Amino acid sequence: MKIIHCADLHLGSKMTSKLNITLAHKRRDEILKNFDRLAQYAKLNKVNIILIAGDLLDTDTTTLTTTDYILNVMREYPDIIFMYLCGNHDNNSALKSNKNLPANLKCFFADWYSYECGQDIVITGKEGALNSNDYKNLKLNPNKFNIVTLHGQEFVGQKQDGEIINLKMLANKNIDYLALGHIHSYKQEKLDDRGIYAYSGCLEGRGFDECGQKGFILLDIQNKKLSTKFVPFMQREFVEINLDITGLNTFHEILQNALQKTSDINSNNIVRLNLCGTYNIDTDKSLTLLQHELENKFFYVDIKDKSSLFIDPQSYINDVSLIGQFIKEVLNSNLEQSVKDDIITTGIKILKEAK
Ligand SMILES: [Mn+2]
Repeated sequence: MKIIHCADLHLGSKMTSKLNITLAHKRRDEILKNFDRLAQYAKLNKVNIILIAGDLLDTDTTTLTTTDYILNVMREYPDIIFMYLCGNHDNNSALKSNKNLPANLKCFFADWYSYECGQDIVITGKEGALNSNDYKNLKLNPNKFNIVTLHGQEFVGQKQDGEIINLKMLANKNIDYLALGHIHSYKQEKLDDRGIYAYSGCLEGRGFDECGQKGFILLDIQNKKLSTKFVPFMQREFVEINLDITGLNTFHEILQNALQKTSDINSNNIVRLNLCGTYNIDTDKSLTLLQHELENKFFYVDIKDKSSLFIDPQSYINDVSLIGQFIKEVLNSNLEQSVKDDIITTGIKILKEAK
């Protein structure tokens, strides 16, 4: 039996905090369409179950268009079972309130609930926070291949509250595979002598805090023997890179280095270029021009200027000119360093042009 373990799809996410409105809508729609692409993958690869470990939806108030889209995908693939555990983003899921849920959608509830899948496999899940009784009440048949699904933050120790999943309290409970959601990056580790636990991560990155490959875990269980594989499935990757501009004196040099530094990045991707290091007073960074030169090469480019102005105050100590006087004034002020840099750059330009 093949099972896709995915989580944190956050369908319906507005994306407007990261991208301009046109690109945000495009990205929102392609994140939604990736759900259909996932079902297609499942069909092509003879996957029996798509297990969603929470946060399928971005909010409880997801639009009808989004929930209808998801339910129609499920209806179009009647041979695939969609097992849906709600997470903290969709704990009052707008999807579940639909009056006409497809027969191949299997939900989980506030108490433990199990689905028998064929002869050997049992999938058990529970929505919401876990208290100490919940851990005690989890009883699994040791002769079955037991998959347990939960949504929350892994934790090893005494603490148990809200979205915490206490791995210690789930050890030695006959779990073979603990399918988790909530953390947006892939991770797979040993749970105990018998089982493993895994976060699939999200299916698509939605910001620069979610850089790198995103996807799902493909489980193949034959005669109670498990093999797993992480399958990257994002349509675009968030990529963040640093460009040290120290020693680059002209816009042309900065541009050439930026192009070279980004040359290996796929044009579908969403790229952040951080300028760092130091620049000289005469260096023209022309950030808008740099943005224009790079933006057509990728889906979206964001340039963050973290570089700082290099001034050797010593060289102005004996300078009695207006520029020297001006620089000394600014350097001795209580302003933040980045503000000082901006004032000095602008001031020097004006003073030089006035000459
Ligand atoms: Mn979550």
